[in-house]
Amino acid sequence: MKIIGEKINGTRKRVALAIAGQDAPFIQELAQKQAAAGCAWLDVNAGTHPDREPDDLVWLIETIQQVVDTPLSLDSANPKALQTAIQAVKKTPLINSISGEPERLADILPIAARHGCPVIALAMDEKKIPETAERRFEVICKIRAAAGAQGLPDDRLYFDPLAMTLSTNTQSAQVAFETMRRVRQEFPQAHLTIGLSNISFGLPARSFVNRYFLSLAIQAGLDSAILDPLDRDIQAAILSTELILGRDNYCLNFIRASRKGLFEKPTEQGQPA
Ligand code: THG
Repeated sequence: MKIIGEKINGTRKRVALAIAGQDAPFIQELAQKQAAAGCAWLDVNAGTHPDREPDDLVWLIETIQQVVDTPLSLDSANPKALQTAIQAVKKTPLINSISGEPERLADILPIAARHGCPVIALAMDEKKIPETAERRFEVICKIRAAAGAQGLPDDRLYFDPLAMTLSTNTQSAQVAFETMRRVRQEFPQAHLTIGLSNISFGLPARSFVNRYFLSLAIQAGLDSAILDPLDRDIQAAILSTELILGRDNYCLNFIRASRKGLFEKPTEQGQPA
C-alpha cells in the first residue's frame, strides 16, 4: 500500500491559517512527520482561493522541499496552478486529479504526458458521479483511452472510484468495491486509490468506519490511499490486512512495526497532531 499523506490541505482550518500567514515551520513539521510515517507522496492542496492558488501552491512546494524529499501529490483541478507547480517540484509529482470531463482531459493529460507524471483519475465526468459501478467503469474506460492516446500507460493511472459517504447511500462502499474489482480484472497494470475519510462523512465513530472500509478496499484491490499517515490505528489496519492477505513475506513488516511500538497504547498526549 502506498500512502498519500493528506494533512497539507488548505481546506483544513489550521493549514489555511498557515498558508495565509506564511507559517513555514507549521507546514514543515506536517511534512516531516508524514514523511517519517512512510508516505510515498505528500498531497499538497492550496485551498479554496482560485486566484491565489498558483502562488500558494508554489509557496507550499518550496516550503516542504526545504525539509523533505518525498515526492508530492499536486491536489488541484486547475491546469494553470498545476502547470506553475510542476515548474517548482524537484521530483516527478503525482497529479491529483483529472476526471472524465473533456476539458480537464484536454488541459491536464498533455501536462502529465510531457512531464512523465502519474495521474489520479476520478470516476466521474462533467455530468456527475455515476450511481452504478458499471457507469463508473465506463468513465474510467473513457479516461484510460484518452490517457493512452497521449502516451500515458496504465501503470501511470491511479483510478479513484470515489468513496461517497455511507450516510446518504448505504451501498456506496459496495459501488466503490465493485468498480475497483472491475478495474483490477480488466486493467491489471492500473492502480487504484481513494480519499479514505469521505466514506464516513456525517457519521459517528468515523475512525472505525474508515479503518474497516480500508481493510475491505485493500482486498478489492486498492493499492494506494489518501489518508492521515499519523493515525497509528490506520497504519495498524493496513499492516494487519496485508499480513492476513499474504502480502507480508515472513511477516517482516508486521514484526518490524511491532518492534517500533506501533501497536502499543498511545502516550498520554495522544497521537501526534
Ligand atoms: N480523492 C482524491 N483527492 C482528494 C480526495 C479524494 N483530495 C482531498 C480529499 N479527498 C482527501 N484529503 C483530505 C484531507 C484532509 C482531511 C480529509 C481529507 C481532513 N479532514 C478532517 C476530518 O475528516 O475530520 C477535517 C478537516 C480539518 O482537520 O480541519 O483532515 O477523495 N483523488
